[in-house]
Amino acid sequence: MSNLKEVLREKINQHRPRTERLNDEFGDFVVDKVTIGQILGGMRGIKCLVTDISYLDPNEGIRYRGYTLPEVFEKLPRGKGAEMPYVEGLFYLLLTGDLPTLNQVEDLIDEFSKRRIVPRYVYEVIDAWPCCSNPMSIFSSAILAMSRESFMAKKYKAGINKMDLWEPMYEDSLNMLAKLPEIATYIYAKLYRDGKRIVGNPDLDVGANFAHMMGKAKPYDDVARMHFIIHADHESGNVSAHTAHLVASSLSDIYLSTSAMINGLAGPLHGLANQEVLRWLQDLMDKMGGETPTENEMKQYVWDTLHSGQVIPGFGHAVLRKTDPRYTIQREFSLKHIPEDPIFKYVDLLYKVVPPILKEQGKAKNPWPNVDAQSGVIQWHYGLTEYDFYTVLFGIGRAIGITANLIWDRALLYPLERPKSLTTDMLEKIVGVKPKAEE
Ligand code: HAX
Repeated sequence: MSNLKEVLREKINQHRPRTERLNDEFGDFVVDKVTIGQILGGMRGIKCLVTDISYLDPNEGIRYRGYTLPEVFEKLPRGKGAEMPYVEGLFYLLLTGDLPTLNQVEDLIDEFSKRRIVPRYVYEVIDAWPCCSNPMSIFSSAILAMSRESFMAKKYKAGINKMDLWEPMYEDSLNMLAKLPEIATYIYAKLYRDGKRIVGNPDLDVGANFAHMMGKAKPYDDVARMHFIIHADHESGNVSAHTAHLVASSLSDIYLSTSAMINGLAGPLHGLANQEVLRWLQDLMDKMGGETPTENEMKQYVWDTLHSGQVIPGFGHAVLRKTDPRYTIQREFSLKHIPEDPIFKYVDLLYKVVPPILKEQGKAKNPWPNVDAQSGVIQWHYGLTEYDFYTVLFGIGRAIGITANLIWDRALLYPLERPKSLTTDMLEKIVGVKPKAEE
């Protein structure tokens, strides 16, 4: 049995006094100010959330528990012959802040395996969706349906001390995470394989089992591990993480909160961008009749997209101001494994032409590629050409960070989230102007 819960309990006991002290002694300390631009501009950059799971530096990119992504890939334990580390090891790191030993990861693989059986009614919920439905909607509903399993909801009803709420949240999180690959691959089989499903293998880790259930040979197990690890967390303010945190702040259980985060992830400005990149490139390929575009043709295509009032998918970021290290890791994998892939060549060309164009256009604060510019290409290369499904893969990965965050939210007794809103009249009064019509 995994010792993760006991390690976590110790970490929580050590951490609680830090949060209590900040709150009790420094509760009135001013950390940031808020401008009208931020209020009207999607709260960009306001420092008003706290998480210890990951931190996003605008220039360096994401750090998980203090480790850069290259460090995470180097230091986490991996299986024999595997290029990428175990996904379960990342969950251990995100939850505890400690790099696990191989033994600790193997125990956790066992723990996940024991919890992976999906209740029958979840498959029935999935089956009830019409065939051409959005896979993210189906995924969200399947997760939502499982809230009847929530241990935390049952404990709450029975009257649990709030200091202990993190424990059922932890149990729910492991139960849910273990099932997500099973649920996702069932949805894939329903939508794109006439329902022909490959049953999971309890002896495999999450990455290998996902590859197995998708019917994909090596190195797809490593592709899955890499994909889930790089998508796991991106601090607290992004739409998916923030949605989960907000919903869970009302003490909704992990299933309700994760289903909500999946809905936020499904938007084209967030997780859907990875499939948008593919759709956009396929459109260009169709126009080119299979020929590789010249640099000038590619530039023209980018400008045409911008002139038609659309964004270039896979480029830009609300926080990052350099190339996303998640992009770089996937690019290095692609250069090693799929350098001759025709779509990779398109993506490579985009890396050359898009940033100067976005700079010249002068709108995007970050002209560099983000994670989504590369991820779809790798999936496509390994035969996962149904790009509507790509955001589901993102969702499995993101759930790892979300659960770690929400367990800690309960452990540190973070309260109901409730910011204050103002009216436009009030804002005009604050800055001392009259409504335009009255001027
Ligand atoms: N192409 C064209 N214009 C872009 C752009 C892009 N890739 N990125 C930003 N801009 C534009 C914005 O639309 C905005 O224009 P308006 O002033 O006309 O509204 C302007 O530049 C300023 O935007 P910004 O401050 O640089 O960026 P935001 O924080 O507002 O938005 C986005 C960040 C990621 C949503 C944005 O860069 C974008 O739409 N990118 C394309 C979609 C995409 O790749 N999304 C995935 C991001 C990573 C992620 O979360 N994955 O899940």
